[in-house]
Amino acid sequence: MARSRVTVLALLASVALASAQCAPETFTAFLADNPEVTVNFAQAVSQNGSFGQGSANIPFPLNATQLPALCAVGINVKSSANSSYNFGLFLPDSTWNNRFLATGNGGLGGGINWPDMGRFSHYGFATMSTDTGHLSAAGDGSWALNAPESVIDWGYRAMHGSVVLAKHIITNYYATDDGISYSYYASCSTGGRQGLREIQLHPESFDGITVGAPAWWTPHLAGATLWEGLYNYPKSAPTHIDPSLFSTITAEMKRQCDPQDGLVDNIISDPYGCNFHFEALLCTSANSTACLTPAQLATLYKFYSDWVDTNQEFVFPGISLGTDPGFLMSQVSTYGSDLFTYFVFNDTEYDFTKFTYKDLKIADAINPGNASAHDFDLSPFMKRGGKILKYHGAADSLIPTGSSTYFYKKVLQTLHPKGINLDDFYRFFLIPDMGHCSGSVTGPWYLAAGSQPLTGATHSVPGYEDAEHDIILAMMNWVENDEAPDHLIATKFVGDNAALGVQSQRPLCVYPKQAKYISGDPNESESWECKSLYEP
Ligand SMILES: *[C@@H]1O[C@H](CO)[C@@H](O)[C@H](O)[C@H]1NC(C)=O
Ligand SMILES: *[C@@H]1O[C@H](CO)[C@@H](O)[C@H](O)[C@H]1NC(C)=O
Ligand SMILES: *[C@@H]1O[C@H](CO)[C@@H](O)[C@H](O)[C@H]1NC(C)=O
Ligand SMILES: *[C@@H]1O[C@H](CO)[C@@H](O)[C@H](O)[C@H]1NC(C)=O
Ligand SMILES: *[C@@H]1O[C@H](CO)[C@@H](O)[C@H](O)[C@H]1NC(C)=O
Ligand SMILES: *[C@@H]1O[C@H](CO)[C@@H](O)[C@H](O)[C@H]1NC(C)=O
Ligand SMILES: *[C@@H]1O[C@H](CO)[C@@H](O)[C@H](O)[C@H]1NC(C)=O
Ligand SMILES: [Ca+2]
Repeated sequence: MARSRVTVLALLASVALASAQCAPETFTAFLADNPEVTVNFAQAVSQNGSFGQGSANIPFPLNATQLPALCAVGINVKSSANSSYNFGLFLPDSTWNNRFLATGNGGLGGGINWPDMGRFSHYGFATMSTDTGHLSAAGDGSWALNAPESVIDWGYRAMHGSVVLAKHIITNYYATDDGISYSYYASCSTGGRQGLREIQLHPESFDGITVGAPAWWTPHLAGATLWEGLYNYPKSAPTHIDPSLFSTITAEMKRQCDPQDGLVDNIISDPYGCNFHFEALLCTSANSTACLTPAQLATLYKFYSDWVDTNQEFVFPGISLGTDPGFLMSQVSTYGSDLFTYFVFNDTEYDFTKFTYKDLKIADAINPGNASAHDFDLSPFMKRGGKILKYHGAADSLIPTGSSTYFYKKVLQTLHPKGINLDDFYRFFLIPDMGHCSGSVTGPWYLAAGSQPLTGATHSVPGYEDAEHDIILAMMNWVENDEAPDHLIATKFVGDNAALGVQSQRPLCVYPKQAKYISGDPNESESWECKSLYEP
């Protein structure tokens, strides 16, 4: 890996100077041929400055801070007779690396992701994020009621339009002969869906994408989120599991599954390889506290099993063993119900407690905003040389880990018969014990990916700014040097604070390989090896 580290740093050192002024007139002039486009603002930010929209930007109220000197730009685009979207740009002054990187959003929310743009601007990228055409919190879909044009903006139109215009603006602003040398994407969750949808519809947009925990199967994810909330509803039912029991459940899963992966380290490295005896949680006549009745156990089974419906059709995976069931079990989440209320049935009186599989079929047929990224033929992106790095926390309580595995297998089933080797352009990494997009109490999880802010760091992996530890540098190294990562190394900082030093590191393996403990200190990545569980 030493060689690639040097190469990537050399690439980052090649910078271009901005020749244009950071003022609205500059950008108005670049966009004179686009009557549907308005420049909202262009504002110079000095070295170590901050930029954002404060609490007005509902999903991203925190400003980007400690920025390199750059030009912050806001653009509005009319997308139909009665809809529009905004996007923002950070254009580094003297540190531009000749490259473009776009990032995405979360849930059903709308707002410009200045914080992730800020983190990525530190590498030298000119960065972009769109508000997807509305302003709302991640769990709020009420904006979609009778607003089909806004739903299309959210589904794919705002991302694509913003990518095309951002490239046009960047090329003119820096006025280099060569233009943009490489275009990238990095984001998680809905941001993962947006990246996949963009390369499905417009393979030319990006040379490489890094996507985490993608919310790719829009109707099924929402349907499953709603359905799972109903498993544990209402509170008065004998099948209901009270939140006070969640920690007992996850502790029992950890007790049984942690050693089954070969090392007792408080981490379930292979939730799908665990043979879990649910009945260990049953109450006995001698012990009726911190335990489950048979009726409650039946509920628990549902959460940790796939949803399979009429004619054995696979609908959506359950959460993986060891995952905290709290998010899905303690509520009927609006992440699920809002899609049906506002996007599908357009009926504020929709009674989500009556939800059935039939409703999901209706949602499938409508496919609101054409948002669902379920086109498994990624060969056009492969053929233009595009690369995909994908990761998913193995303990994701919001978007079940198995949904990423399912997507990977569907792409494999689509492309393998065409003679395409997925490893040549699409590599997938499971991150043991990581939750949704970031975070783990014990396991190494940090990769400097989208939606992974780290206390004490502006960007990258302090002390390990290389293509083995930093997934953004890994993506660049694969695209630009044709060096494919055969593993990544995730880092856990003490207290998740870079200033407190590294607690542990561990390799993440290209799926379906898994990291297996060999010998030595398990907190050191050298003590592990990527192994295939089924190849000789
Ligand atoms: C940069 O800004 C932060 C506040 O965001 C401040 O704490 C820090 O001292 C500043 N660093 C320098 C070198 O000016
Ligand atoms: C966030 O950035 C905006 C624009 O630069 C500025 O007006 C505002 O004061 C900042 N807010 C905070 C809390 O720093
Ligand atoms: C736009 O106009 C169409 C047709 O009149 C209408 O159905 C829709 O509610 C309007 N608004 C949006 C955001 O789509
Ligand atoms: C609800 O409105 C959307 C457009 O916003 C439309 O696509 C959908 O078919 C409508 N649903 C029903 C059940 O009519
Ligand atoms: C009762 O069962 C629970 C769940 O197995 C266990 O955590 C707890 O320690 C048991 N209590 C006693 C008093 O045995
Ligand atoms: C929806 O996406 C498909 C490709 O998956 C495309 O063929 C179709 O034109 C899109 N429809 C709209 C309305 O954008
Ligand atoms: C690994 O790190 C954990 C957490 O800091 C610590 O408890 C454990 O003792 C370390 N293991 C070794 C072998 O140093
Ligand atoms: Ca273990």
